[in-house]
Amino acid sequence: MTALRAKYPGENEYLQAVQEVLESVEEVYNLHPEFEKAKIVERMVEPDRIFSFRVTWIDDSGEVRTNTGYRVQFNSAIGPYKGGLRFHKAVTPSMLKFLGFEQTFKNALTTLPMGGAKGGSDFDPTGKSDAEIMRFCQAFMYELWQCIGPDQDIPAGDVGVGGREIGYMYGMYKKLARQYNTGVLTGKGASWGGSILRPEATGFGALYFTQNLLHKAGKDIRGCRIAVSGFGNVAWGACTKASELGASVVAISGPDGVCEIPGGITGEMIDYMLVMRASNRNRVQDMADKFPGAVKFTPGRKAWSVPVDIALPCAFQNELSEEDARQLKANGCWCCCEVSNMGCRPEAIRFFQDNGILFAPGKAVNAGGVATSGLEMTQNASHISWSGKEVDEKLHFIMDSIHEACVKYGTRPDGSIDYVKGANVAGFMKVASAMLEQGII
Ligand code: 2IT
Repeated sequence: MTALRAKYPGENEYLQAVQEVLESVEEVYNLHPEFEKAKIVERMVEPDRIFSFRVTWIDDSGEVRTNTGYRVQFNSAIGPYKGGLRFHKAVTPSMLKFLGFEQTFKNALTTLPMGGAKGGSDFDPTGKSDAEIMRFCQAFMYELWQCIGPDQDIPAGDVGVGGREIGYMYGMYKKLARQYNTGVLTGKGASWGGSILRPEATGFGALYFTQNLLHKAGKDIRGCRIAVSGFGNVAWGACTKASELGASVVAISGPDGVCEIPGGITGEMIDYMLVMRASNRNRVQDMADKFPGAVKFTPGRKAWSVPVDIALPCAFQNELSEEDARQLKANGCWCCCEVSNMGCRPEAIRFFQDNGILFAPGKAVNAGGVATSGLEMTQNASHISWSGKEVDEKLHFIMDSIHEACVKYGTRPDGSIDYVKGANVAGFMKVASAMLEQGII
């Protein structure tokens, strides 16, 4: 870590993600001198390669705009590079390196053969028209297409990139590459190669994992009050499945504040989340404006200020601080399943763990998203389409396997489970062994 901090000063998200994994795996790493001899850790923390490119496009007023695009191909030990694209104004190489590093271990947990990657741009979709989104996606793909391929690197969505953006990028990819293999991107529309249930998969998988965790702890999700941050694709899937399982989502939040929903989120409200996301307004207050009476908006507050049993961060990294963790506990919260990538600050995780609050990390909880992308690749490669029931069964099985792996590697001597250690060690052992078996490259 000392060497890495000196080499990449200021790459805080990346250093935070690496530190968490190295702390978790130290004990098991030291039991394997062959890993040390092959310098597995030194090789694993460094991306295989990073593409960086200029993206120039024209906005609706005719003004020329320039952004920076990236693709970080992190690790291909267990399969072709796989991971999402993030369009957000705060995107930096550090952010995409952290995400690509996490993706490598997450993908290892899915049981499917996928390596880790991440990409995106500092393009800010807030306030952009549909035509501007399309022109940006096309300009982005103008550079990216040479870096990707169905057996090489398969991007998908992430923050700011959903089905609409994947559509615009896929259209442009075909035009440039003259390759018509649907497997080059995942998260496609269901009528042109997309998997049924991929939009829901991250949120559904997160709730399947949460159910397993609660079951193991002798608890039941029915009747639980849940706070969710965000109102994007992941939050939408999580709200849908949580409600279906008999829990009550009583808070959702956005960058502008929190919406409290004392009676629990309804199907109509969940549908409206999609409208809010598609509008590019990035305002959760719109929910309160649409459902006055049932929803109360408070500006400047987070979802973690609302009394709940379970907290589900579904928005962005480091969105839950130690102070938030303390407030959640003071209000009676006893479980936090991280759905966003690295959603909780390290001090918040420590607070949860020291205070007996059940906690599981994003790379285990949210892996259902990329796992279903893996299932989309399988369907594309065999030119078939599975039913929703088939995909859901496979997703459920994968989430059960990930939970089992966490239990296997994370059970403490007192029988409780350290899900952070479990997920990190399980992912690490798989990637490290694959690297070792493939020689010094
Ligand atoms: O963080 C993630 O796992 C994703 N954004 C999904 C990646 C994918 O390839 O489906």
